[in-house]
Amino acid sequence: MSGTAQIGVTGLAVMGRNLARNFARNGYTVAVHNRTTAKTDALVEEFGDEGAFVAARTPEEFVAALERPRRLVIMVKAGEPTDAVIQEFAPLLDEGDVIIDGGNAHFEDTRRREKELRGRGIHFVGAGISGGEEGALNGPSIMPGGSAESYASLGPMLEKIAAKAKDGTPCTTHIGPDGAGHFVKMVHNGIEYADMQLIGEAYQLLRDVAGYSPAQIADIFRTWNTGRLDSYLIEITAEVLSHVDAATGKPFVDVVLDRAEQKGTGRWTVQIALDLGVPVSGIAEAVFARSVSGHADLRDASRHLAGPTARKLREDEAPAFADQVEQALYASKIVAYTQGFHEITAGSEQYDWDIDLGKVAAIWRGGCIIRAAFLDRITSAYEAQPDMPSLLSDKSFAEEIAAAQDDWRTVIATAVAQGVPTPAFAATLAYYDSLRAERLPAALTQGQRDYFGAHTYHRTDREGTFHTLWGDDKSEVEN
Ligand code: NBP
Repeated sequence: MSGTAQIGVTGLAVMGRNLARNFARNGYTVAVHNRTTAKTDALVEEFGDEGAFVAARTPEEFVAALERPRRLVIMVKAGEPTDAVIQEFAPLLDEGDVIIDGGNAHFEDTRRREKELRGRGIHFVGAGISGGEEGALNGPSIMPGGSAESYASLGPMLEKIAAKAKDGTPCTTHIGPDGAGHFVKMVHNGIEYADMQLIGEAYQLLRDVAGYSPAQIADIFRTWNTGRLDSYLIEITAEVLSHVDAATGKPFVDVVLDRAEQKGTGRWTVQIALDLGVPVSGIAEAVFARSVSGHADLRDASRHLAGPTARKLREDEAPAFADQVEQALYASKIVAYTQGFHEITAGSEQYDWDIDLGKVAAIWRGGCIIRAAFLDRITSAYEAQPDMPSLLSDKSFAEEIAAAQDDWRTVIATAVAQGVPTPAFAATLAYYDSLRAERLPAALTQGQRDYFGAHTYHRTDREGTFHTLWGDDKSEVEN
C-alpha cells in the first residue's frame, strides 16, 4: 500500500526539523521520523500548523507513509549513524525508491553507498546542503549528486524549497553522479574556510596596524558590503564586530577565546586536493590557521618570541590603509575561489562527473554561507568560457587583480613588517605570483632530485628524459 507523503525526513535535529518544515511550508505532505520519538512529537506539536506532517514512530510506519516511488531524506550525524540508518531503511524499500543523504558526508562514503544501493535498485542521492539551520528552513543551497533519473523525480521539489538567487533561479541543480554533490559541498566549505580566514586577517590588520576599534571596523565592513565584497560573510562579520558583551560591556570579539573549531569538511578539502595534486594553498592556510589557534601549548611562545619594532601607522594614515586592505581582500578572495574551482575541475575529471562550474557558481549565489554578489561574476565567466583552465584566465578577473595588486603587495609587506600573521593573504599572493612567473625554481628542484636520487629530468630544448652523472665528469645521459 502506498502512503500520501511526497517526501519523508528522518533525523529531526536542527537541520532535519527545519528541512521538513520547509517542505511542508511549500505545500508538500511530509512524513517525519526520528530515532528518539520525542523529537517527532515536538515537531508536530510546535509546527504542525505550518503544513501537512505525518508523524511516524517506527521505520515501518515511516516507509508506509510515503507515496511511490518513495523519497526519503536522511538528516542524521554524518558517518556511522548514516550507514546505520541506511541499513535500517533499505530493506523496507522497493526498486526505484530514492534515499537522499542531506548530511555532510565524505564523498567517498557517498560513492560507496550509492554503488551498494544501486545494486539493490535504490537510487542514492548524496546532497550537500548549505545555509545552516536558517537556510534549511527558509531556503538553502542544495548540491545533489546521484542518477539523472533520481533528479528528475526529486529536482522539482528541491528547486521549490531551495533559496532563490536575485534573478529568481533556484539554488540547486543536478551536480553529477554519485559523490559529485558531496564533493562540491566539501569544496564549498573549504572556500568558506578561506573566505572567513581572509576576513579575519583583514580584521586583524585594521585592528593592529590601522588601530581601529571593533565598532569602527564593523562600519568599514558595512561600507565594503555595499561594493564588490557584498556577501553574507561580510555582512555577519559587521554584526559580530559591533556586538557588545552584555556581561562586561566589552566588544564581543574581545571576550571570546581565540581558538577556532573545525569540522571535517575544510580538512577534507585540503586532503583531497593533495591527493588530486591541486594547489589550494589559500584554503590550506585557512585550515592550518584554525589548527594553530587551537594549539595553546605552542602559542605559549607569545611570552618569549620577539616581534618587530616597525613603526605603527599614524591615525591619518589609517583610512588609506583600510582601502588597501579592501583591495587585498578582494584579490585574495578571487584566488581562493580560483583554487576551489580548480579542485572541482580536478575531481570532476578524476571521477568522470562532468560538473558544470557555471552552474555550481550559480547555485552558490543564494542560501549558502559563501553567497556573494561576486558569484554572479563567476557564473558569467564560466558561462562564457566553460573550459577555462582557471578563473584567473577570465580577462575581467585578471584585470581586477592587476588593478589591486600594488595594494595587495603593500598590505602583505606591511603585515610582515609589523609582525601580523596573514597566512592566507600571503599564500594567495604567492599562488598568483607562481602562475605569473616565467621560470619557477622547480628546475633547481629537478636538479637536486636527479643529484641525490637519479630521478631524471626533462630539458627545455630537447624531447626525452635525461640524467646527469653527478659524481663523475657530470656528463649527461639520455634514459
Ligand atoms: P546532528 O548532526 O547533531 O545529528 C543528530 C541527529 O542524528 C538526531 O536526529 C539523532 O537522533 C540522529 N542519529 C544519531 Br546522532 N545517531 C543515529 C543512529 N544511529 N540512528 C538514527 N539516528 C541517529 O544533526 P544536525 O546538526 O541537524 O545535522 C544533520 C546533518 O546535517 C549532519 O550530517 C550535519 O553534518 C549536516 N549539516 C549540518 C549543518 C548545521 O548547520 N548544523 C549544516 C549543513 C549540514 P536522536 O535524536 O535519536 O539522537
